[in-house]
Amino acid sequence: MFCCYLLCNMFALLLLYLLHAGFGTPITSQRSFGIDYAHDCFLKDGKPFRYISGSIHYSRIPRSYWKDRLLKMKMAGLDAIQTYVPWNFHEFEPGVYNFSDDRDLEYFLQLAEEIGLLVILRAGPYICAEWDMGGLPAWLLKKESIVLRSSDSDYLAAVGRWMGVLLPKMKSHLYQNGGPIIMVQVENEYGSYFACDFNYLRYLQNLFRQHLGDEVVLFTTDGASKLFLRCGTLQGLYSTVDFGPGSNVTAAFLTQRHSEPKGPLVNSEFYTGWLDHWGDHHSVIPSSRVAKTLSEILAWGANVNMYMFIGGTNFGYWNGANMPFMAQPTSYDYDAPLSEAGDLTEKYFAIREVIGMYKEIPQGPIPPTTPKYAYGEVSLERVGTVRELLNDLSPSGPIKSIYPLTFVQLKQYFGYVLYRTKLPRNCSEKTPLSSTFDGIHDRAYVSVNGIPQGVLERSKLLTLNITGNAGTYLDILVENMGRVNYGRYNNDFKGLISNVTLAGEILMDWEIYPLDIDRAVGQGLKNEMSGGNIPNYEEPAFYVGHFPIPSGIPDLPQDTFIRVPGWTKGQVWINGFNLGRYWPARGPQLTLFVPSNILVSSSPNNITVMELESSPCGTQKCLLEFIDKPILNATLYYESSTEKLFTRDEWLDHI
Ligand code: 6DJ
Repeated sequence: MFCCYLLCNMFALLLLYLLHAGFGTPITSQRSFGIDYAHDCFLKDGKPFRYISGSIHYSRIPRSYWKDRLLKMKMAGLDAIQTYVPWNFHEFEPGVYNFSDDRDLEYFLQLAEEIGLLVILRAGPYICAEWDMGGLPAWLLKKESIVLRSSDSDYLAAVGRWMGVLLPKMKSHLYQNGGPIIMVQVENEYGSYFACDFNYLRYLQNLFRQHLGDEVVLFTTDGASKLFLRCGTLQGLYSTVDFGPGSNVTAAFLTQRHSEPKGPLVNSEFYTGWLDHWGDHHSVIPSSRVAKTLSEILAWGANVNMYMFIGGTNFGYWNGANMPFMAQPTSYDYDAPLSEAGDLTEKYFAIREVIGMYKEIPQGPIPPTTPKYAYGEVSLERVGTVRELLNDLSPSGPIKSIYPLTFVQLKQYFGYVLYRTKLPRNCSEKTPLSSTFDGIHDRAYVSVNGIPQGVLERSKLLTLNITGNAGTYLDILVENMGRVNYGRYNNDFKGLISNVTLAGEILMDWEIYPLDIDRAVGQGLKNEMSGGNIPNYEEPAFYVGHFPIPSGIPDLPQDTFIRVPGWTKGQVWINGFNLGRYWPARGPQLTLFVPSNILVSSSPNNITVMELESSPCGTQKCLLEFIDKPILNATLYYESSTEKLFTRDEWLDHI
């Protein structure tokens, strides 16, 4: 294969010579990008071309850091970057689009171009990517029976409208039109989806062609197995494969050859690391393994995209989940060559060295790792429980319904909803409160008249014993922990998605409070602590603190990391920016990345925490700490006698 690449080069030189010598049509300055099937390579401006690329998701990096990360990628020797377009990041409600600030995809493309990086665009509509619902907007689920990623007419209509907005914006950024985009991916690993609907793939192909024209290279990506390629590929879409370090490179590319007997070899996702789940250990892939397989791929003359080159952060509520239900944490560090915070790692240099064996690396300084600052401890004060702040959190009041409604039925797609009803009977003895049909999606914090009763959790804890008097309020605060992003359970409804029973009797007459927490936090929560009562620190509640950026120290504010000592599970905002979820009780992530762009020097910074289970404030210090290093791997337990590593859950079972 290496020979193919060389052969291809020689062929192009010959072609150039012939053209110069007056044979054939004259060379024009027109930009072109295509596939040379005869010589098994790409052709850029008529010359053989092989790309070395890296994945970066603009949706996971603050806009102010795009340039820094792209420059670091360029200086690693990359020719191209690959990015996904998450549909749900841009179309919040049908027909309501956002392409500004951190969502300004065209600005991102422009930066890549200015830095001299080509772009491989993965336009969806589905992207997987450990992103909420694999990038599909939750509002698609308004039609409950919708078959996502198929020829379902409502699904296709929504895809058609979205692509009618996105793709025309992309057209002027195509390489042949003067922009950086050389290739556009259609769908994502469609061959691993149960539907196997070729009419759907054909519909997408036509749609992409209609908006982007006939010239652009459209392609698909699937796992390197014949099984996946069967349903993932379509005549007219160039099929590529994905595989990670340690794979049999020859076998993987032979699998691609099964679909594409001729044309360039492409690994569209070569894994530099791997994803994490709450409660599981932090994935780490040694640099030496990555470097070894990368070198093998490049020796084949193949094209490669490293997934991820920088993972970034699932800010807010953007993380996805896998089945059996396991949500992904806030950090998408991925053990990538650039860390979540954009730091140069030893893996970065190992990869750069391998690339340097195959092509010239740009000369000049690599942008340095951005400095981090330990702002220290910040005291917090409780400002009220969710119950006490309910008017502020849910200003339009409750929706009444005999049976519980899902998030989609409430038109609230993310975050938290409070379900309230009255206990129909006295529960002076412990009485089982149960979710029938595993209907807690995903975690519920239960209290009776403000007295915490415990937690219910999807597929794990479906019954809880409660006590309370007839007629008192039963509050079930339900957290959407992120929608399933991979596989057939993508249509992931949230909230109480089936009835709840008390001693076997279905509970009815609910008052359901959609909670607009982000707005309320952004406007500043008013202190609603009811005087007199002894505060309860086990009930879902908000805590607020302030911290200044020290003066007299140059270059502040700088990035930092929040540690949450003694806190259990919740969500954090700084100056109204939703940083994401923390859950040190499960790990592996113990700190949250705080990019400096959300901090201000002119006034104290507001930090707001929503603690769902138990805060340290009653018994220990009520504080958070800003430190200068991340801790992402805190669930590994090492037993020296057996030299074995355990996850937290395995460890608890083991001891
Ligand atoms: O295309 C997928 C990526 O977006 C491929 N992949 C990555 C990202 O999600 S897990 C990590 C995965 N595919 C699922 C395969 C499961 C074995």
